[in-house]
Amino acid sequence: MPFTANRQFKEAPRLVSGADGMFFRTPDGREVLDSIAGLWCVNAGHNRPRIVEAIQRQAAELDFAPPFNMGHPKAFELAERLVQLTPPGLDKVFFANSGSEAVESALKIALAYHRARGEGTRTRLIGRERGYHGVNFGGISVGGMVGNRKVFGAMVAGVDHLRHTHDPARNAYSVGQPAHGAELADDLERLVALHDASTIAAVIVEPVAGSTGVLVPPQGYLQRLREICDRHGILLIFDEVITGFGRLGAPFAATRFGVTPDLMTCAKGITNGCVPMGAVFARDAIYEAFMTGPEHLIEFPHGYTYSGHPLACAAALGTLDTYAEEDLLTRGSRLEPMFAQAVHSLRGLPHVIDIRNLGFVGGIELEPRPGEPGKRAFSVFLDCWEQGVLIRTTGDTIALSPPLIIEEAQLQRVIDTVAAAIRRVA
Ligand code: PXG
Ligand code: PLP
Repeated sequence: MPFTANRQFKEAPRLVSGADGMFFRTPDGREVLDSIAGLWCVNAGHNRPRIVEAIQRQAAELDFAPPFNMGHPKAFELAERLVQLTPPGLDKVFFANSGSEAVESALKIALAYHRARGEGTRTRLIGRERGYHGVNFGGISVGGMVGNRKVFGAMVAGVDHLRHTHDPARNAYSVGQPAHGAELADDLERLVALHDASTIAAVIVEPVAGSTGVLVPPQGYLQRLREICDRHGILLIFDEVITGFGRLGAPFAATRFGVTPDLMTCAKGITNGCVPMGAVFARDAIYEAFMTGPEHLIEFPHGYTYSGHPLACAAALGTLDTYAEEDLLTRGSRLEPMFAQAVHSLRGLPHVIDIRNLGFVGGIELEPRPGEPGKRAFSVFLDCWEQGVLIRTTGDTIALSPPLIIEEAQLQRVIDTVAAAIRRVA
């Protein structure tokens, strides 16, 4: 099973067999309040009619279209719709089927772009400690989660990492972006001094790190990273698999922070989690750099059997309609003060050592039990599940990222349930 303690799970399986709105249903008929949008993806809530109907109609109309040397109208319609949401300049789209594939695609675009421009020495990829970029070889190589890396050998060569930005000594209990740490972006200058800019293709970061426990960028950090990349001709890749599609109260984190990357990945919320899909957005100039050489040759030798799958495109179009009709991509900004107050109300409970928030993402960090990292938070997860609330834990951090349709009373129920669980498992 994916990222699951198999033996523990099979002893006491947790199954869901239905879902609607803010709730999952279990096979034995319990309703479970979903405080993590499935897995950070069901941003409009479950079983939304427009999306369901779009998928049903599409399955009957065009089940599959070969993506190599062929196309179908909805892939182009979707691309047009998506780039209306991206920051100006990010106007080209490449479709994949997951966040992991979007990341591999972005890294390959970065390498091939430099080569196409005659700067083929730029082969080095820079990630960041505590980063998560999916589970394929490129993604784990630039990623910075030791547990996801250490058992897989040397991975992709020529990768280095920036320091992470987590600094509880200075920033604990920050509401929104922490005040301290913009200077951590200067770590890129250190790597430039070490490797030389002429060897570096791209830097990839999550604007807000999700999987490693909700790490919000210090004020000014992303702006500084952008400046340093510009100074040295290094591409900046934002991995917006979690932060895309309204999670931070704006269509993308790039929008919210006013920092435009050169490449941007997304997945999850692009189809409301209903059909697998990922995408990479690229600046026009990156696309144009490939449009050289003989016209009968493939400019970018990359693609998946299911790139731009008709069902995924239909689901994504239905999703974008739903987001637009209900103003969901900005709802998080209007409700951020309420959300922030709710998660920060957990301060002072036993073993809570930090609380972080931005948009509709909250992280509650617990002190690990001595010698048993992750176990305290997982006990809280199990307790909440018994009480009918689904949360997510990563290490000893509880992550909350509810569907963007959540009502205040539902959020309060999540907070009360988490609080009671933290007390019980103390
Ligand atoms: N990049 C980022 C920033 C992600 O958050 C991926 C890439 C990979 O996407 P796929 O679709 O290949 O899973 C992700 C996925 C968690 C959790 O508990 C987070 C993710 C996936 C599963 C669990 O935090 N993020
Ligand atoms: N392995 C084999 C033998 C294949 O033929 C293909 C695709 O044709 C793949 C892997 C890649 O599969 P996908 O395009 O679904 O990523």
